[in-house]
Amino acid sequence: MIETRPHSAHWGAFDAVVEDGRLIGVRPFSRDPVPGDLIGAMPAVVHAPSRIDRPYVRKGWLEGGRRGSARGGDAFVPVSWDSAVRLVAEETARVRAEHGDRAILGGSYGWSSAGRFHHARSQLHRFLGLGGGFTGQVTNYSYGAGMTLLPHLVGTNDPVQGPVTDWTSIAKHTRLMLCLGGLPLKNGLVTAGGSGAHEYVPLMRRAVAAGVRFVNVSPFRGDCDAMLEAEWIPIRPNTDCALLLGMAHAIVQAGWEDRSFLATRAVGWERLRAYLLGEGDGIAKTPEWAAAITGVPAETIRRLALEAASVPTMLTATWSVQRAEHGEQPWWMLVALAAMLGGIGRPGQGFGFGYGSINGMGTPRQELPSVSLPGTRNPANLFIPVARVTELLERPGEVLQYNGRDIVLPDIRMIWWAGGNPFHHHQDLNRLLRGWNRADTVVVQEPWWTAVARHADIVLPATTTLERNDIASSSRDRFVRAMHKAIPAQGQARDDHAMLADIADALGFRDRFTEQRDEGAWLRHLYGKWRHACAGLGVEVPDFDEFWARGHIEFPAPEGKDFVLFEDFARDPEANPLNTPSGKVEIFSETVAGFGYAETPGHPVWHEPREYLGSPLAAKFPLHLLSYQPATRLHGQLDPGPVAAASKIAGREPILMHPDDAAARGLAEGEVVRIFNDRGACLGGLRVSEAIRPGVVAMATGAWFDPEVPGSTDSACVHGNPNVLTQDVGTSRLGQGCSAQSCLVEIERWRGALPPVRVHAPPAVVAA
Ligand SMILES: Nc1nc2c(c(=O)[nH]1)N[C@H]1C(S)=C(S)[C@@H](COP(=O)(O)OP(=O)(O)OC[C@H]3O[C@@H](n4cnc5c(=O)[nH]c(N)nc54)[C@H](O)[C@@H]3O)O[C@H]1N2
Ligand SMILES: Nc1nc2c(c(=O)[nH]1)N[C@H]1C(S)=C(S)[C@@H](COP(=O)(O)OP(=O)(O)OC[C@H]3O[C@@H](n4cnc5c(=O)[nH]c(N)nc54)[C@H](O)[C@@H]3O)O[C@H]1N2
Ligand SMILES: [Mo]
Repeated sequence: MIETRPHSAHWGAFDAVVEDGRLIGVRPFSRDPVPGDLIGAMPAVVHAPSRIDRPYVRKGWLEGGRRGSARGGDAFVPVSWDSAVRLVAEETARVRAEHGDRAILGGSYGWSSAGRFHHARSQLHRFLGLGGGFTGQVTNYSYGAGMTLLPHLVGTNDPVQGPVTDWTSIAKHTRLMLCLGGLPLKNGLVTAGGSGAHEYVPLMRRAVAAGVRFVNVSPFRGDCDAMLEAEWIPIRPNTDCALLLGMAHAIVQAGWEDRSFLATRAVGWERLRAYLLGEGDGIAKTPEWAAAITGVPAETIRRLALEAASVPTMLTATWSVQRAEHGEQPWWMLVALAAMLGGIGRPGQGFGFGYGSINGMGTPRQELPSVSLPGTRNPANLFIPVARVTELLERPGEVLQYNGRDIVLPDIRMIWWAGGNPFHHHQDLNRLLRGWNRADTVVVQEPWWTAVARHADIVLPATTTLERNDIASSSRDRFVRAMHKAIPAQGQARDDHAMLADIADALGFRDRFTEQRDEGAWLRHLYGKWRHACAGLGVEVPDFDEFWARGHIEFPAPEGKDFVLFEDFARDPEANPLNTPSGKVEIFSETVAGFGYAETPGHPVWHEPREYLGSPLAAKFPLHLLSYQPATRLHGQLDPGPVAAASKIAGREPILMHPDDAAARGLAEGEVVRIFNDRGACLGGLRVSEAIRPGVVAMATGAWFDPEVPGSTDSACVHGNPNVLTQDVGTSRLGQGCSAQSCLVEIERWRGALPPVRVHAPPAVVAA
């Protein structure tokens, strides 16, 4: 019998089509105007051979191998749930007793799945917090540098987390939209918590029809879809700050900066002006100066600057622009330029980050809370900036500087991950693995044999969302969606909550963890709390049973008034000051300057990255590798499915290269190539395209890490995971964000037999 059930994922809402306990298809949610194709991958992925069928323990760990073990090469031994739970509980208790709570790394960064109750990372945080505490993680890979910086500049993270100025306001008022990194449509396919509707495409079309001119400043033409009719300005990667400085210089030369805004609503303009004019360092940041760095002609820079100063302009940058060495600087300079243009807080003007980075940015929506699992205190009270995980593992006892704080790094003995994949998200994977091997024990909860599960000691098989009931809800979406359980748990997989409840039981705190609720009671409880919060804001929502039966709640887009970021501040800065020390936009931040970091002197500055096309290393590795978000999956999720498979070349992740660079190396479309630098190597399938700037190559993240020699810490990835190549260095001591986009490589034809991709099949398993 065929049945359908309402459900949702980060990549879209759908009705699950089920026959005899198997997911056989999906139907897009009827209210989604542009559902995208990722949901179609789900049946194959949910039933993939790479699902983990039962609990396992690494053979070497069972034999006593702890700190210093080589992980990733051993076979796994199947164990019962009872013994897995006992082993994890005993090891947790031992590590806490012998090394303290901070010896457990439980930050567990990662997107997990949609569904707010069974959110794996939140469940693990609750469990570890109630159990005594853990070393946690702050910020994120997405915009970690930016979210540390923006509160210093404008007192809030709204410009990156939203709400940002609505697309409807842009359509009505903006004439020029300058987009660093473009507005890639592929990234709008997803929203954390579940995408009910993908409304950005029709909203962008409205802006085009209304006559907004789009400018795509990016190494990749494809960052603006043809429908945007954008002018493409191919820029050298990681040089956006220099471009913006050159524009600012041109505006000052013309005397077109908005002096009234700068005097009444910003502080520090005089300092930036002096820097622009070269008063301190003797270098005027002219368009000619910027042209030499960016590869963008000086006339183009001057033309753009004067246009921006003459018409209502919206400035935006993708999040990736700050995932680079000194990634704080282009964002800081973009805020400063917006202040010079004077449009901050005016309809269709000002700035916002990520209009093309995720679904829902700029989609008109009523501001309401989202359904969520309550957090708990972390009694260990220690948090590391997330992208510094390898340093944490490498340097116990040493100090890490971050945003004015000195953090003493603990000695991590136990690593516990649920809902994230550091062998997807982290940079320089060989180095990560060397640090990872310093732990005594690694516990991983995963539905699939991803690289993080393969590098664990104790592997606990988790259900997918299809195997449980939940609620999808996101602060960037107008829909709250019921997620009905559609199929039984596969193999011996269990929900993260259920397995953690059993481990809590063995450790004596089950009731504090579950609060004596089962799944159904939790869903009613979380929904009830959320309904109450909505009522407090004057918004009535149906009771749980009605919601569950109907499958979704829609909040209509607000009629009439568009949201404009910083509107109240711009209108009356005395009455509505920003939450900064001055109450104004801080072009110069005394706070940041006071940290004393030479690389972040207090106003935006151009710094040469160690790795970019202008650095000495480019003589050895002449190609700048961008590793962007995949159109065919969400990070590593859905990689075993047909959408990702269809895009690969001989089973390898595609890499884009300009025809001139291909010709110089004698390479042709469709060939398998070896991409390498001093940190590592991976294979890829060559796509030759004029849409990418010469000297730049681009490869999506997310092909599952598949080392040719599992367990080795200097093996090539045969599948095409760019993170064997990327450098692991903080953006600066201010943001300590991820610098994945600062990476130089060389590329050659792969010669010899093609090693098989084995990572989509389970690893070796042996009896005890
Ligand atoms: N080179 C390079 N690297 C990057 C980036 C880049 O631009 N370039 N981008 C970075 C960014 S912005 C991000 S956000 C990160 C993303 O990095 P991650 O969020 O770590 O990547 P995902 O593959 O989404 O990992 C989620 C994992 O959770 C698992 N999972 C899903 N549902 C469940 C569940 O219910 N229970 C459990 N236990 N597990 C579940 C999935 O199988 C998957 O392995 O990558 C970063 N890495
Ligand atoms: N389909 C899909 N969508 C996703 C995700 C996914 O995995 N799949 N991941 C989601 C997540 S977690 C996040 S954080 C967001 C990330 O959103 P973004 O960070 O915006 O996404 P990216 O694709 O990494 O980068 C966008 C573009 O920026 C350009 N770019 C890179 N470096 C530079 C530079 O130095 N200068 C300029 N001017 N341009 C540059 C690249 O050409 C790239 O295509 O995407 C989200 N959306
Ligand atoms: Mo992200």
